Parts: sequence; structure tokens; C-alpha cells
Amino acid sequence: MTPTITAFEASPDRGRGLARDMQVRWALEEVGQPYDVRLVSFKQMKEPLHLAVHPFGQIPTYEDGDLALFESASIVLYIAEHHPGLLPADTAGRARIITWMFAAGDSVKAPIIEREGAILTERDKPWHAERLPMLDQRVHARLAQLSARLGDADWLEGAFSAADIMMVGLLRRPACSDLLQDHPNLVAYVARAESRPAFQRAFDAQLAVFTDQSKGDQR
Ligand code: GTB
Repeated sequence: MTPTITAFEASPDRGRGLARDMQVRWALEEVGQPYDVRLVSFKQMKEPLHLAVHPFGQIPTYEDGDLALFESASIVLYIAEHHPGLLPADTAGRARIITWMFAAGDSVKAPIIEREGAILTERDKPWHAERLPMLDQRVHARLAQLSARLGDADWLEGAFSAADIMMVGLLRRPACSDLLQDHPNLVAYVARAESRPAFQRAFDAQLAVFTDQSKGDQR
């Protein structure tokens, strides 16, 4: 059966591949699994039909027969578990990849989200200029640790894996990518990931949604 994922009908990122359907598309492209996409509006996301699949009324979701999943990391892990290529065969190797997936959604993400929130919502506050360098420093500290661990390796744990999809998805967020320049091996890591044919196909597919929608708006 062909799985169906959901994505923004009109992504606020204007096709930059920052919404979380990008990671799901990328994983599906890496394993060569064709998929359908159901585009949803912000209104539809909050309606019962979509809430039945996603309790928080968000994208992405993943449906395959009776199975309905939400949370991009969980979806990527499911795809990796059911297709060869994104998880090693041995138990310990799989556990290490899953650990990195958790790190991308927790330890590394936390300071990035805090900085993102401050930039988006606290710009007009009198204390913003004083607080921002502290938040920058927290992101830098975590990126420095990640950079030290990656060293001159191509990927987080040996071969390219589901962990790289989730980590690169995080590092591409603007609240992180604008601080990445101090860590050249992380810049190269993201560029290496973005040059993968599967990434490109996923990126082009989500960009096409924005391009088609813009054409529609002009008509
Ligand atoms: N933890 C969940 C996951 O990983 O799946 C987070 C899901 C999530 O945040 N979904 C967002 C959403 O549906 C889209 S991706 N938002 C609509 C809503 O909550 O009503 C987050 C996102 C949104 C916009 C941009 N952007 O414009 O750059 C980037 C990322």
C-alpha cells in the first residue's frame, strides 16, 4: 500500500523545506518508498478528521492502511524500521541511531528552540538585546559539543542514517543555521546531507507545493 503523509497546503516557510514533512519526505525518498501527500489548510488541521490522526492538529502525519502516526521522529523511525538503509541491523547500532534521534529532538533542540522563541516573540522587549547573546551562547555551546563529536566523520554514526535526517532537519532551522558558521564541520555536514539525491527530491517535492500554490494565487 502507498502511505499518505500530510503537509501544509500553504507552508509559511514558502518552500524552504523547514516544515517537518520535509524529514518524512526525505526518509521515504532515501528508502525508495513512493508516497501520496494530502495537503491540509490551517483550518482543516484543527478539524475532527485531522485531529483523529494528529491529536495536536499539526502536520506531518503518516497513514498506511490501519496505521496512523504523528511526530516526525516517530514516523522517520517507523520508515527506517520497515525498510533497509536508515538503521543498522545490529541492536546496539540501532540503539545508537535512536539515541541520536532523541538528541536531535531534545538535548540539541532545546537551546535552539529557546533562541527561536526569543527571536520570534521577544524582539520588542527592552531586555531582548541583553538576553539574546546568552541564548546564542547556549546554542554555540551545544553546537560545539556536537561538532567535537562529529569531528571529521561524514555522518553521526558510521553510515548515513535516520539520525542524520533528524539532526540535519534541526540544524537547517534558521535559529540554528545562522550560528552554524563557527562550526565548519557542521556546515559541511549539512551541505553533504543536502546534496544527497533523496534530500533534493524531497526538497523539490515540497517546493513544488509552494510554487503551484503561488501560480494559483496569480490566476
Ligand atoms: N514535534 C512535531 C513533529 O516533529 O512532527 C512538531 C510538528 C509541528 O510543529 N508541526 C507544525 C504545524 O503543523 C509544522 S512544522 N504547525 C501548525 C499548527 O501548529 O497549527 C513547524 C514549522 C512551521 C513553520 C515553519 N516555517 O514557516 O519556517 C517551520 C517549521
